[in-house]
Amino acid sequence: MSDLPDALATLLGPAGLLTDPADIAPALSDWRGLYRGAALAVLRPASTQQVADCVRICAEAGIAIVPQGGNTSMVGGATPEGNGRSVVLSLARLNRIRDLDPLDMTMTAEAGVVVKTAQDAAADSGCLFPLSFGGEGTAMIGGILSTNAGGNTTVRYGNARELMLGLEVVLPDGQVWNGLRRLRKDNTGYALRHLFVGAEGTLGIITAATLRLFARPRVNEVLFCSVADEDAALAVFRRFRDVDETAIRAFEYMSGRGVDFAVKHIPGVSWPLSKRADHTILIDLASTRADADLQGLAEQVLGAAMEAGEVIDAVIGGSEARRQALWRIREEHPEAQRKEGASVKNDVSVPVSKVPELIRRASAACESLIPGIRPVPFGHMGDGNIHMNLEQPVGMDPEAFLARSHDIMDTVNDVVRDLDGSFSAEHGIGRLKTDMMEAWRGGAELATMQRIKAALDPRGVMNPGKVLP
Ligand code: 2HG
Ligand code: ZN
Repeated sequence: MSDLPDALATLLGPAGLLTDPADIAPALSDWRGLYRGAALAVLRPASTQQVADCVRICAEAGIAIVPQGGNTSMVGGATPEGNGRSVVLSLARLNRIRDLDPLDMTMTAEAGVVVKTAQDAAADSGCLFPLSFGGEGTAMIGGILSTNAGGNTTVRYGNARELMLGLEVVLPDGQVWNGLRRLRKDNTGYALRHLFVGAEGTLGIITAATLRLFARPRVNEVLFCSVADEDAALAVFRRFRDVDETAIRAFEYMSGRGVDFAVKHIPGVSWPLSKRADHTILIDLASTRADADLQGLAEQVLGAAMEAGEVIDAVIGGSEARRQALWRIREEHPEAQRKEGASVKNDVSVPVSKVPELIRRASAACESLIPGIRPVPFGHMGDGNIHMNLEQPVGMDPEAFLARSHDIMDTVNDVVRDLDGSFSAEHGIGRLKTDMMEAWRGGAELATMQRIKAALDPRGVMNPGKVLP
């Protein structure tokens, strides 16, 4: 505490500076419980200028800065290191939507705007902010851009990066860069804005963003199907894409075991089909045309897929409540896995065509590594991002299982590499995967990243220990 420059208290006042251990404790750990760090304080600036002043004061004092939004990182990206020479800088008070233009189809939101709030604001103006995932009620705009979040609708609307037109960033020396342009075309040298997306706060702090909006869908339908196997799941995706690519808002895969866990642990969740199956898919269809016949589309495609033996059984939501209930089976997967015991997460991606092979080979490889291990692959099949998660064997000591985490991740990653995939699809690198960077991105790529880091943040104050080894 005595290490904290007095200038911060003067700048932020009591509402903007937390130092009581009980007050700062929630900011020092991640929600998965993987990490516990230490910090001198939590700074809660209320404006971009205050963020800039905080950064300047801390940088001059050699204090590291860990930016934090909703603290929903899956990889410890917002948790400080353990040495205590750092502060957590919360963006939560920068929570204004500065502008929303339904003609330009843009929204300028500050970093602390909760994703759900951004979605609701867009909807109130007859538009859509399409990024959507389980943590949307907590995660914030600054965080989803810093980590280039993906989620359920990437297949249709892209990742956070593709939704970003401009940024406002506080640089590591305390300068404010206002790049909040709302242009669809802007070829003016290096696209600096893209440097900060996915940098996880290691190059500066995103304080606001101009985001793309879309036309709001007027009709929506959700289908839940059992399919013969992983190849059949992909074949159904292709069928829908061939008939109407723009109608697919999400295409998710779930193993039967994953659905079983949701049924077992989440009150109100049940198998939606008359018979349990080993492989299931959830398809979200939407259209901006009020007269679009999504039910007809579903019946046409599913009929052909059933005839081909790909789809075994299917249910169509039919009402908003049923659609939500079907989505819940998928959205509760992480929580159900947590309740079932210790699990190791692998957020990986491969070319879409190789998803079936990924699921089969990675599952088999893990089963021979640890007998009794329970693969629970699920996720965003339509964009090639599978959560290749592994649940502990029944009765195994959770600690003993977690001690094998690195072996398990290596086993999955060997398959991913062989299939030309990536060891991090949508959750980022954070602290969890820094030691994989050398093996996966070493050579010219990592060296260039390190040169960029050294050029922008020569003192190394921005989110140290994250992303780069
Ligand atoms: C999801 O798709 C999230 O639900 C979490 O990305 C994935 O828990 C996970 O592994
Ligand atoms: Zn996901």
